[in-house]
This record gives sequence, structure tokens and C-alpha cells, in this order.
Amino acid sequence: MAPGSNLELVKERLATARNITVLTGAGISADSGVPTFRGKDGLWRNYRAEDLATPDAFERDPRLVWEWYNWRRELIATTRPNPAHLAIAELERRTPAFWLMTQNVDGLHRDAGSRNLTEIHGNIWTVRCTGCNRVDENRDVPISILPSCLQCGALLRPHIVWFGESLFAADLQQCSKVLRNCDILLVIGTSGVVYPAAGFAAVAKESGTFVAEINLDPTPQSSLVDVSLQGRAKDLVPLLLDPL
Ligand code: BV8
Ligand code: ZN
Repeated sequence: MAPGSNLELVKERLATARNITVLTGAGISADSGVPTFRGKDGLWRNYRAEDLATPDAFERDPRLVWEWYNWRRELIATTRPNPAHLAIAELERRTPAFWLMTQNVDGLHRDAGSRNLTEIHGNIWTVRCTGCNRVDENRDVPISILPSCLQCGALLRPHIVWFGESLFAADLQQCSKVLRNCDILLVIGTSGVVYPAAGFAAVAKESGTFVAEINLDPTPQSSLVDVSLQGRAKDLVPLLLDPL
């Protein structure tokens, strides 16, 4: 890319930033082979995430919802972080104040070495008891369909934030804090349609933050960000760490 190009502009901002905040979505894991939600590979047995990732769907047919999550767990278990995940973990190591908010439940950022991280929609390897609310890690692949709590015997659910459920209060507080106190916000691989994450770029802009987006396509936030870099995350994110 020519010097002074959009990429160079973002690199210059990153080089001088003390506080860096990053928001990621399914697009950053696409290059690891994890299907995105709204892309052409977004369906499972012709269901959309919005049909299955809801308390009503689980209430109505827990077996179907667990079959979907088991399918995703089996797939995610075969995936590895890609250069974009690794570059974000490296950026954290280089930055005095860094925080990553991810909408992804695949755990690949943590596998890549990210530690200053909020998984705002939860994690697919964590289960919660519908009876006693106990939360445990569960890496069974496959997981028994209709898994039950070891403590009270009630049905377990994925410890994931479904549509119509509020994000965990502590996570929302952390997101608000890091959005209002950053010099630059990177928004990577998200279609920007699911709230409240879809509103995060606007929150950062209200605080005068420089916002850059990395995506294959334009998004509803493209008009309000300072720079839109169009391309694959695995190709573009590592370039942000190259010397100016
Ligand atoms: C809530 C868990 C309070 C499931 C998920 C206003 C305010 C608050 C809420 C709402 C609101 N308006 C509407 C709502 C309700 C709802 C909502 O936003 N609905 C949408 C559909 C309109 N929000 C909620 O219910 C949230 N709850 O705020 O509580 C409340 C309560 C009740 C009523 C009102 C308010 C909870 C939302 C969380 C839902 N759970 N996931 C699971 O994963 O198992 S959301 C689901 O979508 C995933 O978590 C996913 O992360 C998320 C967002 O999708 P993306 O990550 O963006 O992925 P997508 O496929 O869409 O896009 C991929 C992008 O990557 C594309 O742009 C593509 O171009 C790009 N890409 C692809 N490949 C690459 C790439 N980019 C770069 N490189 C590549 N290689
Ligand atoms: Zn229990």
C-alpha cells in the first residue's frame, strides 16, 4: 500500500497510542475455518443463529440447540488461531494499556495468547446449570446431548449470551470503560448488526477516539469510522504491527 495510505495512517495512530481497544467478531475466526454467522456458510440445517441462540429455542427444543452447539464445538475443537489472532496478542504485549472485547465464543483469542480480554457473548467451552447456576468448563467432544449438572442433576446450557439476554453486567462495565478511555479502537471482522456491540464504535467516536475498521465488506459503521481497511483480517492485522 502506498505510504500515507489508510494502512499507514492506522499504523501511525497505533505507534503513538497509549490505550488501544479492539473489538472482534466472527470474521477474525473465519480464516481459522470457523463459519461466520451471516455469511454464506452461516446456516446449520437451515437454521440461523437468531433461531437457535435464544432462551425460547432452548426451552422449546433443548436437544436441537445442544445438537447445534455440539456441532460447533466439534468444529471449533479442530481450529487454531490464525495470524490475526496472534497479531492482536502481540499488540497487547507491546501496549501499556490494551483491552480486547470479542463477540466470538470460540476461545481462539485466548488460545493465541490474549489475556486482557472480555468474551462479551460468553465461551462455547463453558456450561451453566439451569438449576443451581453453577458454571464449569466442559471440553467434552462430543458433549452428551442434554448434559446434566454433576451437582444437582438439572439440565446444563451453554454459558453463552443468547439473543434477548442481557450481557453480563461486569462485562458491560468493562466495555464502557475501555471504549471511553482509548486513543484508538480497532473493529475487526464484525457485521455490526448485533447490539450492544454494534453500538461500540459510536460510543468510542463520542469520546473523540480514532476508530478503524477491518472487514471484507462495508458495514453499517463504515460511515462513522475514521478509516475502513478492506481485506482479510489474517492479511491486514499483522501488517499493522510492521514498523512504520
Ligand atoms: C442485549 C451467542 C439487552 C450465540 C450472540 C439494541 C440494544 C440492545 C439489544 C438490542 C438492540 N436492538 C436489538 C437488540 C436485540 C439483539 C440484537 O442485537 N439483535 C440483532 C439481530 C438486531 N441483541 C441482544 O439480544 C443482546 N442482548 O443487548 O440485552 C436486551 C435484552 C432484550 C431486548 C433488548 C435488549 C445479546 C446479543 C448477543 C447474542 N448472542 N452469540 C452464539 O454465538 O452461540 S450474537 C452472534 O452474532 C455471535 O455472537 C456473533 O459474534 C455476533 C455478531 O456477529 P459477527 O461476529 O459480526 O459475525 P457475522 O457473521 O455477523 O459477520 C462477520 C463479519 O466478518 C462480516 O462483516 C464479514 O464481512 C466479515 N468477514 C468475514 N470473513 C472475514 C471478515 N472480515 C475480515 N476478514 C475475514 N476473513
Ligand atoms: Zn446444578
